[in-house]
Amino acid sequence: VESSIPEPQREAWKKYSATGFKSKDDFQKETVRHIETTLARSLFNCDEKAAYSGTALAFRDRLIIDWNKTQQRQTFADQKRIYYLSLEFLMGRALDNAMLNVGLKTAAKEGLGELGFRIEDVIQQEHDAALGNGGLGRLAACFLDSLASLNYAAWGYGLRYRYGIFKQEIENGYQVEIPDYWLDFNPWEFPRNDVTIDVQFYGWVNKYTDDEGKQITSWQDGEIVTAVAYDVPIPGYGTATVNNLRLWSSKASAGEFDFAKFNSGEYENAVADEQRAETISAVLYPNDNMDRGKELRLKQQYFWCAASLHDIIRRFKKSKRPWKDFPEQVAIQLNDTHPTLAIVELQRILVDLEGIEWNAAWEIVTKTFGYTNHTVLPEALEKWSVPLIQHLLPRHLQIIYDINLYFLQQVERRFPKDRDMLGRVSIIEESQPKTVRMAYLAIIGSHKVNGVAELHSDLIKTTIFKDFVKIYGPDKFTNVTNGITPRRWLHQANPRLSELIASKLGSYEFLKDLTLLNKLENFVDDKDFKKEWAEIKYANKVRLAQHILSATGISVNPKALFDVQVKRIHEYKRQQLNIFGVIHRYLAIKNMSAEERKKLAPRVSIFGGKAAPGYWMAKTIIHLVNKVGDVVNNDKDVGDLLKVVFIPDYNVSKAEIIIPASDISEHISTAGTEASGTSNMKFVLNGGLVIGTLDGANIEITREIGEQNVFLFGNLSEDVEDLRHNHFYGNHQIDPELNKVFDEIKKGTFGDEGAFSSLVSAILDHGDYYLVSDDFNSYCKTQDLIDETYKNQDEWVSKSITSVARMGFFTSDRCINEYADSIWNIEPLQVKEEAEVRSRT
Ligand code: CBF
Repeated sequence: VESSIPEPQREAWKKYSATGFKSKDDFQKETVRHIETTLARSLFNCDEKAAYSGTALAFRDRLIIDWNKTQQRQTFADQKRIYYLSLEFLMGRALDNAMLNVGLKTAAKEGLGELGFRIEDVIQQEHDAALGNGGLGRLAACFLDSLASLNYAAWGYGLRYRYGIFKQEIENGYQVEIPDYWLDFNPWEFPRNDVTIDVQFYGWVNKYTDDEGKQITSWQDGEIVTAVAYDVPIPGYGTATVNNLRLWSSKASAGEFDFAKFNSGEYENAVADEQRAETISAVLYPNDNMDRGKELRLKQQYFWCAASLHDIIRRFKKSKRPWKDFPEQVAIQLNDTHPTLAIVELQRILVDLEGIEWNAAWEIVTKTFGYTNHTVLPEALEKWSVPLIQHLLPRHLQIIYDINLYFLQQVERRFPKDRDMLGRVSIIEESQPKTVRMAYLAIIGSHKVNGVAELHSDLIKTTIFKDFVKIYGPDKFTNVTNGITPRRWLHQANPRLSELIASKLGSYEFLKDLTLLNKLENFVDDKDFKKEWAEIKYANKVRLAQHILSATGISVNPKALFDVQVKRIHEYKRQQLNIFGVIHRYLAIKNMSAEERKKLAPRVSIFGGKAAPGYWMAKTIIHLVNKVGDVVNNDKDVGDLLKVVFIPDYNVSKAEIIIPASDISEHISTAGTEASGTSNMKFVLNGGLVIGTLDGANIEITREIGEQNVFLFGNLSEDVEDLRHNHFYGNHQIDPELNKVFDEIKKGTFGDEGAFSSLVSAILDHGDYYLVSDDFNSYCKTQDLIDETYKNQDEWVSKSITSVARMGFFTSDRCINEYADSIWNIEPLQVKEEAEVRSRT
């Protein structure tokens, strides 16, 4: 690797090279310096926001020194890198994570204290980086943490949205969406104005033979938009590795600004193109598990894929290796089908620009990509209209047709008798208009396809992709069960629990090897330990109760059982089942004698989550939860026995408060619909028990922690099809208790019954697709069992400890190692500084 500084001058350079603080004093010095110089504040006008900014800048400097070294080390090592392409990275806050990962939180806490600030208040000043919708985006963030912590040479590539997921407010019980402009002050990104890539759209394809008789295909004219790189350092835990997340921002290309118009006074028109270009990276589409074929979204996808690929190739070319080595140097993982155009773009670059023969190029492509499927829901499987692609990316459409042609020829040769097979597996769906099935393109263009939990990986093989299993054989399809990073979801979110665990296990090593938690089982009968365990849960509940009071004005009793369902609002996740259960409980309490009431454990039912702005049913569920809360919370006859709370604007930093405070959390999707779920893992790791269906990762959690520690209910995924069929063609029986709930809604107990009629009639009149009526009875009975079990606190705490002890499997570190072994074929790059850094943590 060449240096831009000549040898004789390097000594001076080395002498003054930045080192980064390692002590409290140095941290204070750096923070005050930033407050006084970068921010132009002083001790007379330094508020908490300025203290946050100064602290963040000090830590940013600290990270970037290691970032530089990491990038140099990885370049020198010249080994394979993994590139994780994701349209979503739901990072949350960065400061606390940075402090913990570099092992300097204690120094920062003391240092800030001496400067007159509480670290908790400072941390809270940070705006969440909310560049994601839900599980998929948060998984990407956990993966980045693990990749860095395990010392893999890895880059994330995404879009730098100016507006992340909207902020949710609740007005009169309805969700209201407020734009989330989060970039007013973001110390965690480095604009790289020198790293730009021009991305082409529209235009036409010119095929001709050049003077030397060579066939040339050239994509011409159209519009150019420039991608500008913004780099976000990703620190690993207890290691000097700091990886890179590169986010692209769109801006008009240098040639786009129309000076002629500007000079002639047409200011508005002159800037119109500029604004159009900037729109591409302006906003995150707020749909989770829902495909909404909008042109701008397709533009986003291509813009980001093209910029990322050209960047990757530029890096590869520096190694001066031949193209056939590309898959040995580069592994690209597609987080869902959103980046599938990268497959087509690489083939285009290799064939059209590099002049490589089609088959040789295709071999390079398929060896490079891996595709992760995250859903079997039909409404979430991406399809793009052929005319739209034709218009926006004319050359890519031709390549897609060619990929399809060669693929179908191969299929025809292998299955000459199965004529229908061709139509079933064709990338092009013969609909009106024709569409491109992105999942099929992703499978055909990748060497491995994985699901995200065992059941889900089996389901994709037996349902939506079953023909492809016949074509490619089962080995192309694999499972990598999701995981979560214990650094954020235990150590950061629940520091007291982490400390207690460390005191028993003798160190924080479990944060790097989560299977070490199993030693906690030795303490399951230790009275003092159990007492402390319960006290920590209680303290976390007090903290959540304070948040609920300030966010909603509702006062809840921390001694009550906290029952939590926080996740995106979706019919398949069945928040409607939960709220119908709450109404059922309310009616039951109203009918109870004083004696019976005394025996009942008071409960707080806590909901949170955003509905996609255009998803009417989901918004109706939010409305019903709030209206039920209004009635129940003000019913003096019920008092503390039941409270219903909707926490507005659920996001990563709220999850960090909510999850450690739960007694029971709900993961109650219709069996076979939730690919994995990851919050189920977070709740259990924080000592909460779960009520759940046999769906997604719930199944593996149950296997690991034991059936006696999980409250399971409901129908199995293999029964779903028959039940649905029966709703239409058989006798659809509605549970009498559920009918009572509907009667109460219809009576207007919770306000205008018309407002909720769509929810009720989805079950009574439209086939109850999500099987709420089928599972209602077992759901309510299981809730009764929870009440009973909760009464015996000693047993409850034992279950909680045992469950945490058995959660080792669900770390995202395990997950990343599995991807590295079975899909990417890469090894970590060991770091010398690691031992030194670790000793400070
Ligand atoms: O795999 C991560 C998560 O992805 C989703 O959120 C998604 O957007 N498809 C799934 O719904 C989750 O089950 C899954 O855990």
